[in-house]
Amino acid sequence: MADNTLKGLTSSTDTFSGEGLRIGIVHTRWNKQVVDALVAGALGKLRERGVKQENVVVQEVPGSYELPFACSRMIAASQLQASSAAPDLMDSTALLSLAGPAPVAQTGASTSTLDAIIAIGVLIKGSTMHFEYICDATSQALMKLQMDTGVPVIFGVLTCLNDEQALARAGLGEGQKHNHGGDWGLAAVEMGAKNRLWG
Ligand code: DLZ
Repeated sequence: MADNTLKGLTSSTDTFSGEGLRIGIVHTRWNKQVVDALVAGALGKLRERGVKQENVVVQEVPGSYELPFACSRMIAASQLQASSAAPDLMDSTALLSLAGPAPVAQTGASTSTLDAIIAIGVLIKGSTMHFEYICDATSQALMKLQMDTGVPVIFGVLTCLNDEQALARAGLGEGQKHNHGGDWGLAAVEMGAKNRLWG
């Protein structure tokens, strides 16, 4: 995306390195086509910034409403792991006993706490009030989580009025499009790197 547009994220004048950072991604299975593209966008930018594959933990949950809980448990597990000789709870196969696709991270990853976590979901407005309740609860809980834990939580939840808006924001579909997942990957690296300094 051009830097001279009115809307959107302006690139930082600094380039942040992801070397040594540990990043979590929790994503939904709701609206999977769009979510998959967003996750791929985020992973691409993490890789580009030097985050090692073994330092990325990916987990899935059913829907956006589950994102805050899963992020909270992942952060807690990583903090426990960092402060004890407990089994590697950041091993995605063990974490929360969640079943899922082959995780990106496996045992052998470093044992420091997560530097940032990206919560990725896509909410599309329907004909009931479900959308409003889930958007509100999820966004409030994710904000509270980062304030309570001191671990940056990147808000990768699209709240769209229709399918076209969701597709465009994942770099899919017709017309003007941009994959916001890439922005979230960059935000995770920037916030993770800054948080190490601030910590
Ligand atoms: C129930 C529901 C609805 C209607 N829409 C969405 C959506 O657009 N995106 C999404 O991520 N999840 C949706 N969900 C599922 C809820 O987030 C949640 O998984 C269920 O209510 C179970 O707690």
